[in-house]
Amino acid sequence: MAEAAVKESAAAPETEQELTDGFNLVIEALKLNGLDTIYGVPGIPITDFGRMAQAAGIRVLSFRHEQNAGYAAAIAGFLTKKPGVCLTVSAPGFLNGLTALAHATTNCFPMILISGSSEREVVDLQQGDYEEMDQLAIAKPLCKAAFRVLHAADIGIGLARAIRAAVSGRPGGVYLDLPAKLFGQVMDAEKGRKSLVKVIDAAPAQIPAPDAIKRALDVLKGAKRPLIILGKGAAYAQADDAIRALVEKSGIPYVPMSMAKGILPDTHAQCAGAARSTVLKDSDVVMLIGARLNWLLSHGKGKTWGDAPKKFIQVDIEPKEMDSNVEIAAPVVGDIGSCVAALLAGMGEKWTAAPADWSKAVTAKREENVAKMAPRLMNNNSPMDYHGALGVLRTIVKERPDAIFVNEGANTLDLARGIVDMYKPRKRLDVGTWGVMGIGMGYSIAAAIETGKPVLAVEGDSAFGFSGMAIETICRYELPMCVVIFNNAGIYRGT
Ligand code: ADP
Ligand code: TZD
Ligand code: MG
Repeated sequence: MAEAAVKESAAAPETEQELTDGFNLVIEALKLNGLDTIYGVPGIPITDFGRMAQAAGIRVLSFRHEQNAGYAAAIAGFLTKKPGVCLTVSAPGFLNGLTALAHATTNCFPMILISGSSEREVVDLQQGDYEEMDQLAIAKPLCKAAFRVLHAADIGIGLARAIRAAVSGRPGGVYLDLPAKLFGQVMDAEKGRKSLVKVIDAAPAQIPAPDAIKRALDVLKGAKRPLIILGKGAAYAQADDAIRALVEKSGIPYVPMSMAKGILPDTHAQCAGAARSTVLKDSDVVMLIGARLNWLLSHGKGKTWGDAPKKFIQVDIEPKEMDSNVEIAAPVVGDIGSCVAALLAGMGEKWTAAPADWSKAVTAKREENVAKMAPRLMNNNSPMDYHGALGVLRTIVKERPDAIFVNEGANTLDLARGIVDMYKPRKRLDVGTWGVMGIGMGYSIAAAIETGKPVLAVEGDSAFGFSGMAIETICRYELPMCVVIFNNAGIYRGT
């Protein structure tokens, strides 16, 4: 009798002990940090994880191919400033997601690629597991940071590190490797809960130095023909009102890079998009805000920029970006919200607007170019040509400025970028820094999911072919989307 009682009391705490496991800890860690959407393709070893995440209230969107899920996650990061999450199986699924992870890193979008993987013991001895691959090693050079979690008790820290790496400083892609065995690992529930980390201030403000602000404003004051270039970093920063105030107070003409279109409406009196080649050539001081002097800006030199000496001011969160292509006379390192606010404050009450003759010359050039284009956009040619078709789409976008415009192709991309005006920030999503084909449907899905707004995707026929099967995913989730394909039976062809 006494013996039985002893046994019972010893057994009691064990049966009453509440347990948790890797599955639940990953789900709770995501939810705790507001990561409420997963884009992915299920399979071993993450099938149950997806199901359980869905049951726990996370939106899990299931695709036909990981690449599209990856692009969806990448653009979700751009749109929300939270890392977009892509979930894949091991080896082939992981590799299919990797292009998007590298793309996110190249474009400075925060994203986390979570892939299930085989057990370390088997991978490291190369014993031929199902979908065996040393994924962490392969991901590392292609993203901003890569982590693996081996113990359930480290899941909270692992996810916290992934989130911070993705969104702080220059945003980028992070790989998180979760071996199959981790999901089933069991631990005390209370200890598990305590091990989770709610990331506080994941992307801390980076305040520019007062000296840097003064130097930049001094360079700007000396300008006769100043120009502002807004890049997609400025769109990402979501400092729309401050950027508009800076542009308007300075009176300086600005050119938006393609995904920065709409931070101010393209119809703004200071928008020099339609006089791009003239202002790049003739300007004497150029202030870059969240735009790199990479190939998209001809590296800041050569014919595009003309012979006249030029001074560059660059506002960017990444100090190493400065002097990457040409000398930067006034580097302003910090987050765009803080930098633009500091520039505005430094300008004070009595800032003299940009020289009137320069502004007038830019406006005249812009109006000339717009007038030249207008009749082409109204043509009714048969077969339909780019200009006639884009003229129609341009009107549709004007009538529906809240809709998101996704764009890829070669001519379809270049012409739409110039012709279709955007009116609101972060409404134009396109091929980005690499000019990659295949973003179209993944971007569209995430845009609809993250914003709830309708999406218009304008696609070259070749571009559409890269992700066309994701149409099934779009229909399955009944997303508010319209795809227009410019079908000229190939790449860079005519009408
Ligand atoms: P685009 O292609 O539109 O010219 P890029 O992708 O070349 O734009 O440049 C974006 C830049 O914006 C990157 O150099 C990146 O470091 C910077 N950036 C991104 N987010 C921020 C931010 N919040 N504050 C400051 N700079 C940022
Ligand atoms: N593969 C990937 C992933 N990205 C690429 N950019 C290319 C290949 C090469 N490429 C371009 O740069 S544009 C393009 C390809 C294949 C397709 C252009 O044809 P399109 O558009 O039909 O989409 P247009 O209007 O006919 O030019
Ligand atoms: Mg084509």
